[in-house]
Amino acid sequence: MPIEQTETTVTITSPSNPNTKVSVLLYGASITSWTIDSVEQLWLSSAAKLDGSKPVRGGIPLVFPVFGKSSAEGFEDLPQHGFARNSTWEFLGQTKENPLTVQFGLGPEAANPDVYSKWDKGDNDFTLIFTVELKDDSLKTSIEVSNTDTKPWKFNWLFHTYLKIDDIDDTLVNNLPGEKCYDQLLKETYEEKAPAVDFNGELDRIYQNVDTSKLLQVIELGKVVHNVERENLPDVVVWNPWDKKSAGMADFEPKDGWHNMVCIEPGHVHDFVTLKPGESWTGAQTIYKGDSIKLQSI
Ligand code: TA6
Repeated sequence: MPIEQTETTVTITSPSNPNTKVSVLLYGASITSWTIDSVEQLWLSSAAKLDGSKPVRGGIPLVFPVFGKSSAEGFEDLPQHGFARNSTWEFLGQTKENPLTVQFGLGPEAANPDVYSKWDKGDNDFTLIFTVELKDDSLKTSIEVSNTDTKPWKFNWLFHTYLKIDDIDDTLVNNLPGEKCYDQLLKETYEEKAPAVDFNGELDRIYQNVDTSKLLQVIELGKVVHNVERENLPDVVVWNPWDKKSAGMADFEPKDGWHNMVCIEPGHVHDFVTLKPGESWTGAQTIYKGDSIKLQSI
């Protein structure tokens, strides 16, 4: 069965491999699992709430209309990361057989009212169409944001992807040397000087305006474990909470799970995208296997 739907979840299965699947929770349209031939590619907390009581800890939560918190006018009261991840989306069905592709939609009528009401005056008309495309060795997630209003409004978008790894101590992220980043821990902006990003503690960095020709690779012990390609998503957040931050998150389990995850989060977060009435914006990430290290110069 290429598509199985329950009240809460849609699971799609590759027509060519019954053990290559993606599960999407309608709450947040959050991907909670992506397996390639039975091997899980995403990290999901064992304490992740899947009952709609709070955004999913792990998988691929969707961040809209704000990344983090913002003091910008019309955004100051929005909770962290906005309402896309804590609203129940509608399953719109299959759009393609091969590669198997499905879509989910969200509009103001289904948006979490407690959060949506805090975006500007709580009356922005919008449509989000989230597309999930599954191939045998890749997963593409795309978003189309449309302004269906009679007034302009602005937003951030980010795929908050938790990638599964064996051990953060052995993990590097390449192709970021020379890129400008805002360090959320140091609260300062600097140019990345390291030949590859490594992890020796909590790390929370927003790499800004990274050309989309730059392929982000997660490398473990010299072997590429994940490749992340971006379309129209200029920014990349790299995050690992390490021990103390993980200990402080009730839904982060097991407590040493930070060893086995790294967030590579493509988005447009360095500033807001403004849409005029009738305009649409699209962005996408493709995560795929493939083991050759591609070092791209500055
Ligand atoms: O993407 C990194 C980040 O902004 C971190 O600062 C951390 O807060 C993380 O998101 C998780 O946020 P959440 O609201 O899901 O706990």
